Amino acid sequence: MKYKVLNKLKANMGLYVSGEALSEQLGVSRTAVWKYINELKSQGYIIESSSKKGYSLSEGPEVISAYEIGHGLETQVVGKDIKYFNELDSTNTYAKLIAAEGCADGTAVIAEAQTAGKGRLGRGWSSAHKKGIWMSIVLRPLIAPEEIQIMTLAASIAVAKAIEQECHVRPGIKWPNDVLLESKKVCGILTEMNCEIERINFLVLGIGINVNHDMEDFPEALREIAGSLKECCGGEVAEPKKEFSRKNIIRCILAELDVIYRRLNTENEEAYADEAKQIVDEWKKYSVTIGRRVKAAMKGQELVGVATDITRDGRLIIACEDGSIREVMSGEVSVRGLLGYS
Ligand code: BT5
Repeated sequence: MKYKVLNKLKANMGLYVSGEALSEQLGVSRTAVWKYINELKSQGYIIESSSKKGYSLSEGPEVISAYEIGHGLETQVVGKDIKYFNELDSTNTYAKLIAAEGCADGTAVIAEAQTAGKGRLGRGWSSAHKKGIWMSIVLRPLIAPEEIQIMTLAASIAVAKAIEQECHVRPGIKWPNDVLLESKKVCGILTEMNCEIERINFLVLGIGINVNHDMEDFPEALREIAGSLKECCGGEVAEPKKEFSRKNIIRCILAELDVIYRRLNTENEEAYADEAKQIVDEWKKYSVTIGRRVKAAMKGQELVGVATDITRDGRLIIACEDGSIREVMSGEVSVRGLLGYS
């Protein structure tokens, strides 16, 4: 009912709608209307109240909520259930918890801020309040645990496409899943898995995107490598930079992932192989790793060479300086010229 009140106000944006009209049209008491209005205000909607004229919704800062994201979202699996929080320690930690308790396939967990956001390999992730997208998606794919990398590549493609759609720029993807703009990292993806030997119980795709950060919103130590969509493509320095809609970007990612996930989630091996190939081919179009000089850490050994390709299950192929050809499944790969490797 609260959202029915909201929709009436949205349909009359900037105009007053009387409490009496709302109460009559929605069949609830005026006290109930007043209660819903207060709840909406506490969610961040800017609503003017006048004892004579009623209530008026103004264009204010974008409000993100499970309702705003999920309303009209036509996905079949991904984002059908959205858990939204003002603050969490880490959306991945929470998503793993509810996944273990049996939450629905495709459940998305979104927080406005993270107090202990996680990167890969025990590193941290800076997650300023309401500046970015801090989201984790629980998936229960039919693929084998060793094929998990394909889901990570799929997630980075979904993010890249969403950025293209919302910001009209083409980002690059650094293997396996950093999304870059102007050589700055605007998105990182942390994939965590709970599995048995032959099957995945669940997978959590953690997606962090810096959207409306000004440089001061990043800790000083990150300012050389991190960028936000606003900083990288919000316009000229002299002008107030454009902010981007986190809601639109989230919806776009959920929609993209939904399509890819449903196609991948098949027991038909040929169909799976075909879909995986399409993901790899699409990923390569965004790659800023292939053809570049790279340095990779693998089992305590450093590999230096040129990244030549990725395999059909997403491993990076490196032609090493010592003449060997190696495949890297996970870990850290630095690309010369990017993020501090010169
Ligand atoms: C990643 O790790 O890039 C994966 C980041 C995943 C974050 C999401 S947010 C939602 C979900 N919930 C979580 O708790 N995590 C996921 P990695 O490749 O290890 O990069 C981490 C490194 O990137 C750090 O050591 C910093 O150097 C740098 N970094 C930290 N915060 C950053 C930010 N906001 N933007 C760009 N770089 C950052």
